[in-house]
Amino acid sequence: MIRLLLIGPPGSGKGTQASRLAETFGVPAVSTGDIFRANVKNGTALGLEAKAYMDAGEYVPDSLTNAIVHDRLQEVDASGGFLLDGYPRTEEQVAELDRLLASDGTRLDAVVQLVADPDEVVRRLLKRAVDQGRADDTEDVIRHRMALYEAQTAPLLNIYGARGLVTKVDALGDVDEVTSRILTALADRGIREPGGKNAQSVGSAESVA
Ligand code: B4P
Repeated sequence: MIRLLLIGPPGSGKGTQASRLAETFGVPAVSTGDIFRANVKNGTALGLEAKAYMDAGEYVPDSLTNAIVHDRLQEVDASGGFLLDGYPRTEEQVAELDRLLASDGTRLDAVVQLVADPDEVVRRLLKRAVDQGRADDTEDVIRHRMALYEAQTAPLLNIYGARGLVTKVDALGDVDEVTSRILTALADRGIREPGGKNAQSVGSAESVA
């Protein structure tokens, strides 16, 4: 079983790759963005509170975000592993995830950093705006989300980098190509697809530089 994080700027393909990797490794993909959007759609109290932040491209407050991740990771399907997409995004969220993992006696296997050119991600998100009509996919809000990523989330890569967990992957190119780069990068750290060629269990990756 595997515990992975996907970190990258808006539009780098986190959600797209998360569902593929989760299927490959047989773990749930947990996307805080998807959880918030489902709550907005269902008109829950959480959704009402999160909506204003999301529409403005701001981060939802740590207290709310940490609480939903805490609850989600207690669900039975996440007991053997998970792939977190879009969490953590702040230092306080890193601290909360550290507490959760420590209380379960588990640890992360790897952090996949998706690297993408800003103009390309803006182009992708503007296309998604046309396809899906997401309220936070206007050019001004996208630029704001990217600036917030640089200010608050990119520094988390230094924290995980110091722990020897970060694997950088070029997120440009077609979706299959990016998936295959991620799988190769993980395999290089000894993290292989279950049942795949040279499959082996994970657990020792944290010490691999
Ligand atoms: P998210 O849902 O995480 O939104 P995102 O950063 O845009 O990523 P997403 O997964 O949707 O897009 P992806 O890169 O896969 O967050 C939305 C909001 O929720 C945040 O702004 C914030 O308000 C709130 N939030 C979420 N988590 C939070 C947290 N931890 N703390 C606080 N607030 C939080 O893909 C983008 C597009 O690119 C897609 O249309 C896809 O089809 C396309 N694409 C992907 N790969 C491609 C490729 N290789 N080539 C071409 N197109 C590609």
